[in-house]
Amino acid sequence: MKHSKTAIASSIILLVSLMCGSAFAAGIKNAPAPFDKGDVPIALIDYISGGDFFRAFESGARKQAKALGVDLRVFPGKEDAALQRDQIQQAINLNVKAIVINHGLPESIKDVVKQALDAGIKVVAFDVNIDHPQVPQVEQSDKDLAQILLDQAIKDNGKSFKAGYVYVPGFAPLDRRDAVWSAVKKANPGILEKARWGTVNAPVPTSIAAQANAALRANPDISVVIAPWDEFARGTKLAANELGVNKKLKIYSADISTSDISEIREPSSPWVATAATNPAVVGAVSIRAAALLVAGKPVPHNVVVKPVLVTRADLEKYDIKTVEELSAKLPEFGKSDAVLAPWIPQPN
Ligand code: SR1
Repeated sequence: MKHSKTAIASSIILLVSLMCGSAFAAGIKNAPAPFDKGDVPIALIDYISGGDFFRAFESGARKQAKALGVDLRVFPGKEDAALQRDQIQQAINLNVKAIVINHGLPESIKDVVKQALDAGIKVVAFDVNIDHPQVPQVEQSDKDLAQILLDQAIKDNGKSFKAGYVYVPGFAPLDRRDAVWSAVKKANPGILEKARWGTVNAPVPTSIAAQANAALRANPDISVVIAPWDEFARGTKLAANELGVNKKLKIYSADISTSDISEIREPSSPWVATAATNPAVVGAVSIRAAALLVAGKPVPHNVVVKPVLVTRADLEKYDIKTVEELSAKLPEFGKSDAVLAPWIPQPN
């Protein structure tokens, strides 16, 4: 097959621009250096990339980066601790100005984060405890998230029920939510955790469905499942539908996306409530925190985005079908005033 010189040249240009991210971004008038000149290289290093939450987080991060004239280099995660370490080292070698770390296992990356800090690179961590005074921690107030969710479960089911619980230890948000679940069980001896399952193996919903199927079969008296990640809820719902127990089960989760809304609103869906932030907003907040650090401005050590409770009843009452409609109905879900500055443009 013959290729014209122009076609080959355009492919090379495309490849180089993909490798370089959003090349040649303009500077922002009256912004502090280096944002006045534009093209500020920042790396976003994921641990998990699959699932609606992480896709929306990345999309929000990209939009905020573009608005800031940031050349954002995204390193997708594959739930591989060694790969994430390697990617942090690659970002250091690329001389980025800041690194945003999205999830991960602290023990496998703390030393390379220290190398980045020693090289003068700013670091922001979302949902991974780096435990370093120079690294701001972004989170969704997981304590509040779990509390409002469990309050709703108790409101719907009373203080005595048999529960299934979905959990994988070692992930900061899940560990923080788990501390609230333990406290709620302790305060309510009538709430019995009959079975526990969980995995982060991709695709998570399919892996969870297999586990949930076995757990629900073995414990037919489970009437409530606490599944505090939307991927956990999707998998548990799959299993409930397969077993035909969807009408007698209620699933309470975390996170929300447009496709979650349609799953929650399906006729006879067992998924009845979720506590969530808008993940695109959390992505944007993480980039803003990194930009402020690069500009030499102060950033609080704990940057918190507040969650809201979303029930099937409310989605139906207000006929909400998308995350955009939810943002319009609940302004506190659609935006966050964390780490703002007059010179930071907010994406639409
Ligand atoms: C494996 S941790 C999954 C959670 O990370 C984010 O905090 C989302 O809220 C999701 O529930």
